[in-house]
Amino acid sequence: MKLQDYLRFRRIKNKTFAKLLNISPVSLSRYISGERFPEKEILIKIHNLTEGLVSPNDFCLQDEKNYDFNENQEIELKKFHQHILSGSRKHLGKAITLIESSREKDQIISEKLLELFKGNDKSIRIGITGVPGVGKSTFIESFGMKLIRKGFKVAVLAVDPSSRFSGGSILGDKTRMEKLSVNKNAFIRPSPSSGHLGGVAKRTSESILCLEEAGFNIIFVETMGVGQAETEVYDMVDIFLVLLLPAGGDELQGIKKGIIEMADLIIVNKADGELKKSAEITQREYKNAIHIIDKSRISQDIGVVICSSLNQCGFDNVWKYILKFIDIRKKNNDFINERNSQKINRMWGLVDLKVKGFVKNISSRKFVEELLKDVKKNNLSVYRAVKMISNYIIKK
Ligand SMILES: Nc1nc2c(ncn2[C@@H]2O[C@H](COP(=O)(O)OP(=O)(O)OP(=O)(O)O)[C@@H](O)[C@H]2O)c(=O)[nH]1
Ligand SMILES: [Mg+2]
Repeated sequence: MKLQDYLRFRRIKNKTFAKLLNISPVSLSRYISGERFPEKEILIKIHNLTEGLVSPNDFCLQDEKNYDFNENQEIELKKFHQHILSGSRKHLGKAITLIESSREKDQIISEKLLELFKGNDKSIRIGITGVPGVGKSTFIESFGMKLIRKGFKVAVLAVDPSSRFSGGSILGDKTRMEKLSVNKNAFIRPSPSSGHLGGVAKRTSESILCLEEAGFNIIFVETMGVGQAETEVYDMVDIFLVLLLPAGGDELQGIKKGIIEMADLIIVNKADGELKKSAEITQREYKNAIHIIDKSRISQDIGVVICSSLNQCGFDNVWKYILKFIDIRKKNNDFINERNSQKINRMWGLVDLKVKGFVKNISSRKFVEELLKDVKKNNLSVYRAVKMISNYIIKK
């Protein structure tokens, strides 16, 4: 770690640290700026005082890529942030595009921007899953409009790893969310199109932060109940809703095993016309079956309600349940604890992505190629090779 970053991180004044080193503040600033290289004793002292976080290498090795922002760029970024705060859709869209971009420069800008965010715990993040065609988009359109009429600002994100192949669900979603898509208090963003490992979830979590900064207080995250994305979505929302069709058990509905256990609320959609009776039967069946599953996260039986997104019926029960769920979890601090642990998970996820990127980078280094040859020829054991590579990474 650079000495300057360490002092900032520990909130130590340059003057105080210079005193500990027994040098003048001017000398310390010269070491920090790289104008002068510290003597051996000073290097050792710094290493010890910082518990090894600032090592001699940190004074001679350059960061891999350093896109330091100049004063003008910092001002521009602050203006950009102000535009987001004041609700500019153009800037919000641009910020999410930066987050979704895989260009390194864009990622650095988006990280700097995200650092300016204050964040808040006033929003409600709602995950929605269910097999294709169950009516997720129709539900979000009708239920979302109801919430807008109550005075909320509603945003919709989609996590759909399969959209890479189908070309994205934007057309479908924008036409199915006709009213929401043109409402000034709503913002719809389809799935990011090219997901790399772990990337889709990272981007969606950060997009949520952008939407909240822009004042959206209800965030829907839609995903299909058939893939891997559900657990990722579950880990970024406050409440997880599973939509079901008015028909037999989960196997019949083609819903992935385990999804029902994740539900905070089960909603049987399409309870209208000829399907109404069968929706009520499905509701009863699930209510009975739910006893076998553990209690919900609010220590009660998991809620099972019916609704018709087409006729906009049954939404009061859904909203009441959501409010009750959030209220109980806020009162017993589970809400904030969960958000904090989601934040820490996101942090580790980012560390993981960075380390993976680093490992990928070094795999093409000459010395690693030589190592691989030796492992293949049995001149070097796999374990020794691992040790050599990890030592190299640690030193870097
Ligand atoms: N009868 C009835 N039809 C509905 C209801 N909700 C949705 N539908 C219909 O079901 C079909 C699928 O709805 P969508 O909202 O696109 O479903 P989805 O779950 O978002 O589908 P994917 O995005 O493809 O996973 C559409 O033709 C809707 O009109 C409902 O409450 N009642
Ligand atoms: Mg949909």
